Amino acid sequence: VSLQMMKHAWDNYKRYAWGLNELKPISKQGHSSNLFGNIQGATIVDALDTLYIMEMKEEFKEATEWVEKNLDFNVNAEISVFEVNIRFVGGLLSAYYLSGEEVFRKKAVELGEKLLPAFNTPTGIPWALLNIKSGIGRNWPWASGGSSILAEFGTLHLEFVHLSHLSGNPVFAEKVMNIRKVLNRLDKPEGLYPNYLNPSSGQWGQHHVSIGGLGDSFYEYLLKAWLMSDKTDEDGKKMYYDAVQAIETHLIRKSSGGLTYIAEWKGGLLEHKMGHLTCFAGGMFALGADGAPSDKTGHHIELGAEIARTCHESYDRTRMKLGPEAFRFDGGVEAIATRQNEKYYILRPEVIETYMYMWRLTHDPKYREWGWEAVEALEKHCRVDGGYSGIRDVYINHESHDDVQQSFFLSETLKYLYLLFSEDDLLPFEHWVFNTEAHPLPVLHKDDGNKEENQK
Ligand code: DMJ
Repeated sequence: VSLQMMKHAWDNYKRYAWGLNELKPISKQGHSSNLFGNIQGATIVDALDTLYIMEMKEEFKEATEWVEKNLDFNVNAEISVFEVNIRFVGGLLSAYYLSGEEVFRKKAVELGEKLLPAFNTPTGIPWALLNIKSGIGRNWPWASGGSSILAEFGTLHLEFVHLSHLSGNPVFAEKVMNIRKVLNRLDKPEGLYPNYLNPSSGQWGQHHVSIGGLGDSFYEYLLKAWLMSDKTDEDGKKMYYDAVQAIETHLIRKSSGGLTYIAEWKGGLLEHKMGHLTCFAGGMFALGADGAPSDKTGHHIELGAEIARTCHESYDRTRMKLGPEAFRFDGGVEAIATRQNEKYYILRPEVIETYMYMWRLTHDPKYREWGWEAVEALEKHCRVDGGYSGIRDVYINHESHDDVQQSFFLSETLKYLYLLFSEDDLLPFEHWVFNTEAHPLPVLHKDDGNKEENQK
């Protein structure tokens, strides 16, 4: 079924928005996001590996040809370093590792080089935004005290390690190792990592901590850096398990109705709200269970299962059986959005991502059942003639479509659904880690270096 869904999403993108970043499935035209400046083709690059994995050979071929002929980084564009890294660099790297086509390696390294000026700050903590022509960077105007964002500068590690591996140029890995060093030198309030860090002073901004937006994939990349290093990156491992410990003590709570959730921390006070984005953490806890101290393995799996259950409730308690952007545990409600501007669903993957990890790691059939409920809801409410659209309010009967087919729907939501209903030997976890946009990157096995040395 996810293959049919992918076909519908892809065919319509191709028909109405080919070469542009995303599709507007209601108005049947292109959607340009300012996250990518005027780099074009986000949906194509984000979807390459999904097409490959689903064996959509014709489509993969036409996408490859578009990349060869049209993907161009010599543009005057201010881009989000994080978004371009996870979607474009990540997408190209996966396409390269899966298909072996040299063009993807070349383009990934070329784009990586364009991103390097972002690190020209007094601390080496990169800017959020970069003009890839002039090399001038800056931060989001809304970010506390001119800070860079934890989830943005903390979500470059996997891709940059691979860029060094594939180019033979150590500079990429050096840049991300320096981020680690800066973080390790800093005092952390209660062992927690604030979402804001000033790249000039090297000081934290507001003491806001979140495992959802602004923080999320920083934690994910600590764990995955260790896994991707064939479990040799002890520093990443320690940072991950220490952070989880602090998160459990200060952010994880149980509602009176028995639902475990992850709150947001603001200078010591808790906001009892959990974002859809935070739901990825169920899968992360379960994936990390294996490396936890031996008496904690079962506990981390259990924590993953509890988060999966809470996020499933957030879906189940809506009219459309699709989860809201954020749900709350206060004022007598549990796992329900209370504010109008938190009731939307934009085709996000995190809940299905967690089902996929929980399924692979436990084989409890309920995760496939929950995944199936999501498929039915997507087909009923998000599928339109011109593709798939987000929904403005998941608590009412009538769909108000937002008219955007997000590129992560093709790279993540549909890929995770496909994997949820596939055998475990498709992209096995021993050999692959998924970047935060669901692009698989191979584990760099300890003896890989030697093998290459021997071949030389
Ligand atoms: C994706 O771009 C990535 O999963 C990112 O980590 C968070 N936001 C979107 C999907 O919701």
